[in-house]
Amino acid sequence: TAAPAPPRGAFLVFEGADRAGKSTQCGLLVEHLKAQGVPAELWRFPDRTTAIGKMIDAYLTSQAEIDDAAVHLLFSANRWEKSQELQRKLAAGTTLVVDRYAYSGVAFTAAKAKPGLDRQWCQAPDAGLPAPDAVFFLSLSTEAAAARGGYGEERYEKADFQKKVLEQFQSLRGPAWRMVDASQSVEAIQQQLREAAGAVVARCARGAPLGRLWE
Ligand code: 2DT
Ligand code: MG
Repeated sequence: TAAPAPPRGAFLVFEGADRAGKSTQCGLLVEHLKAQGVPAELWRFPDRTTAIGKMIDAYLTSQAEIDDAAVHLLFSANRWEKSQELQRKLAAGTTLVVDRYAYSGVAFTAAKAKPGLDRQWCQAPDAGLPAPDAVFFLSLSTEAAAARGGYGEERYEKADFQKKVLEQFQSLRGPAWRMVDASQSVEAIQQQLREAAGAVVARCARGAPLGRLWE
């Protein structure tokens, strides 16, 4: 007889404005989980390594100009092209800690406030993707983010645009969201994340079903 399926992994997404500390916290959480014996991987969107991801990278670094609607669909396609592998990993018992997902997709395009690119339009292409078991939102004011040494050189890394993105994120909050005060120390934030993530990993291991966006 076949071996029983392993307990499934948890799908943990990190969102928040630039400079809030997402990448640092994601990296620390993955190391912690692995040290606890929980199989875990760090993923990020956009995944700039694929053919679609390379187009996105050229756009973000201003080497290419792409129509706003078209690039929005590329970001979504970049999630769809990884979605089968994502589900296979979860089913095989690997917890995925994912730096940005469809919420960034909607928030960044909707923040452009272009006619025709409203929230509903922005959400449509991601409908049906695997939904995260938890979304950890690292909350930091634009002033505090700017005080951390300023933004980088990429497209979108401007204080006035980041403010609009934050407003869009607020309207995307749902039941799976956990708000985390990102103005605390790295260690204090990580401690809260470990506790919250541990509970979600346990819930998923007990068989909580994976949902779909935007159900
Ligand atoms: P990083 O700095 O995290 O590499 O993100 N973005 C991201 C979008 O506009 N749409 C999306 O769907 C995603 C996932 C946020 C690069 C920038 O890309 C933006 C910042
Ligand atoms: Mg960035």
